Amino acid sequence: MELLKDFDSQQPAKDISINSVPIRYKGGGIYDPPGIIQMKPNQEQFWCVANTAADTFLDLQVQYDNIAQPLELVGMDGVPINADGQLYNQPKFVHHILLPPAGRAEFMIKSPKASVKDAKFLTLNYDTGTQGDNDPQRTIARIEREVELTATAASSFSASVPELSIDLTKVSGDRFSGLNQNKSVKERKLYFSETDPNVEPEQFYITVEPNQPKVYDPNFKTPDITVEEGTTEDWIVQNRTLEAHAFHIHQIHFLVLDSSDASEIGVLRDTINLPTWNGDSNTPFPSVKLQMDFRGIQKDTSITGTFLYHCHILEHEDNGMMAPIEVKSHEAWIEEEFRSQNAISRGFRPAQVLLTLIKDEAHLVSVAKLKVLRLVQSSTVQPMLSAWLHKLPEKVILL
Ligand SMILES: [Cu+2]
Repeated sequence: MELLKDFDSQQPAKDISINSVPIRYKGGGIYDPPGIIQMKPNQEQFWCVANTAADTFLDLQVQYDNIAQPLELVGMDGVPINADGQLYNQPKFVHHILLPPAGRAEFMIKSPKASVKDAKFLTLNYDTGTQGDNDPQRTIARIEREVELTATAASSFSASVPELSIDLTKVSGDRFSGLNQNKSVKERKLYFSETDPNVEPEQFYITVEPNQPKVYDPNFKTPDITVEEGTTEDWIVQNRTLEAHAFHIHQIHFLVLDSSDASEIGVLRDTINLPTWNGDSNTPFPSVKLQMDFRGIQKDTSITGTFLYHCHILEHEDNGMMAPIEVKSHEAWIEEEFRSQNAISRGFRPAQVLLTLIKDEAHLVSVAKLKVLRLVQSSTVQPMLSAWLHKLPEKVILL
């Protein structure tokens, strides 16, 4: 009972700050006076907001006299909205932006009119679940109108903003173009889980099916996931715990294919919120479906190598919720597939194996550099490969 009496529902689990100005909780629903953001009358400002808090979810909003203002969202996680070319140059209007730890948002916001008495930038309360932190609503900064400018000064200010002299449609979509039309080669299921918080040490896991949950081992020998460079994969990430998580992956971005929050669908991200599960076995686990882009940043660059994906709540990541992934080159991938399928000992002719792996001519040529490659000129192979065979390096032996 005493615990209940002392419990302060407005007490945040962690204090936050904006540009080093702290927003400290003083008790009784009172915070230190927040910082001030100044805006000129009739001005539109471009804000870049990064959630660099270790564990805190932010749900950003701008309110003028308690009315949520439209935010013209132009980028998430460092990537322009619609950069996959689907609706290029179309911003998205939202009234709040849920930003997990490590998330970044870029948006335009209009200054308050003279009649507005109370203008503020705030984070809304975010329910992280029964085992999650308390992330209550709090004002991050007050917004103040700067001294009214004269008409002449106002027009000289707007004239000082340079016009872009390049046609943005010509540079669109380089990195992510065609992603939404690309067919993924594989679907994987990953899930967040954790041990009973009342039993020490509490452990946190991110697991790819059908593996068993385990904490991250920094001395790992084998990556949990191996993928082929140049492909995309669909990952379904589930939350099987009673608190929210923030799925994050290094090196690449993903396209959100499905989410319970419709505003997230179609957006390129590298960090995404997984809402809490309510613990009811009749309720499906919250999940998102993501198209993971392993195609490389541009045609001539490579993302081969080993890196990590994890929950970006640092308390979780540091207690195990992290795992390695390796992106293999075409050649290394084919070689591993060739060996792992143990083709020859199982009586397969190598060409039968390769037929399932080679996607196009360029792929065949790169694969052909492998010493392990032996192509069988059979009737099944010929129709597909005959046009390409003359391009193969001489050292490839045709049996
Ligand atoms: Cu987490």
